[in-house]
Amino acid sequence: MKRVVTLGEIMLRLSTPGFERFVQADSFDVCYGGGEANCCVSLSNYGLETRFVTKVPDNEIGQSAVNSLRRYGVDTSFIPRGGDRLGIYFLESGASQRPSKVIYDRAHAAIAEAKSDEFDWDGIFEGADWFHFTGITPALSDAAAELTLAALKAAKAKGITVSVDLNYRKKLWSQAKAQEVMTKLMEYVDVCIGNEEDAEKVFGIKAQGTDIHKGEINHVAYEEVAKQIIEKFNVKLVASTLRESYSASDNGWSAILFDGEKSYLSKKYDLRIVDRVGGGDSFASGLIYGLVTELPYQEALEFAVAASALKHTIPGDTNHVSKEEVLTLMGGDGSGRVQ
Ligand code: KDG
Repeated sequence: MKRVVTLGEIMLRLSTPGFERFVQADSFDVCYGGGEANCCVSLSNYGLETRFVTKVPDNEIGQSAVNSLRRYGVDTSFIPRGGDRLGIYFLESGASQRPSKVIYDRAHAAIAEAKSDEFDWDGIFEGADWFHFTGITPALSDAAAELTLAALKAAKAKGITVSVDLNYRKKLWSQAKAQEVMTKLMEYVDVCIGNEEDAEKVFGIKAQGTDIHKGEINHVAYEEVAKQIIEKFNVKLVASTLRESYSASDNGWSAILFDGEKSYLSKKYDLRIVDRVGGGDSFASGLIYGLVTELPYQEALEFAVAASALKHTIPGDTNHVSKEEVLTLMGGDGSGRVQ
């Protein structure tokens, strides 16, 4: 069975019930999430072996975060304990004209201050076929950027395929810092996932004559972005979701994969959004699933976008769908599909 390793932060998510505003809520709903942890849960649900690498505080909150992964069969045996705290993020879900809000309380989290020599890289990558990280992890701190680099070197020394989801987070770092750090890390990357906004913010790459702030990007323009990413960083594949925003809660959702010569465009789904958090991670993990199990590119992309469409119907950061459910949507009666 294929094994995927990811490295990153897992956080406690405290979200207001339903669509309540922060200022009116008297309680929070609890779950755990984080870009790379979310990917492990999805991939475990599809039947792959997954291993999540992070550091959590040696207390019940740290253990609870670890338990949230174990219940889906994610291997957590390479997670050191220690440091000050688990990161928290607060979420107020938007609807219609009102956008969602996120407030971070994650400075000095255990993983943000972890050092490379606390990890058994040889053991971590033993038997692994794929390593995935996101731009969130190196954004946490200089130490976390060093840690990411150490992981990439160890993965590449074992010949493991590496994917990144650029996931630019403006609350964590500046564009200049992101560009400096991510450019170095791209040397180790084979598959780059990131939308046009990520590409512009992280690499300064954009399609000619487009303005992402006006939402003008389409798949033709994205191909131009993907070509530039491939030329600049010599990666094998570039992929992105394509979102048509009708409102905060209704979207057209499809995706594109570019292999340097040919573009693959997925079907489009019409989403009514229950919870969009983790939608990108479910796309990334769906794509990793397709690629690591050697599906043809078009099928891998269709699997990824269908998995991600399903995630938008599920509250929480993680995707709780089986491989069979994704396949049913891909090949089913077309419900939810607009073309
Ligand atoms: O991609 C989903 C993540 O954004 C979410 O799980 C929280 O990791 C997170 C972050 O840093 O925003």
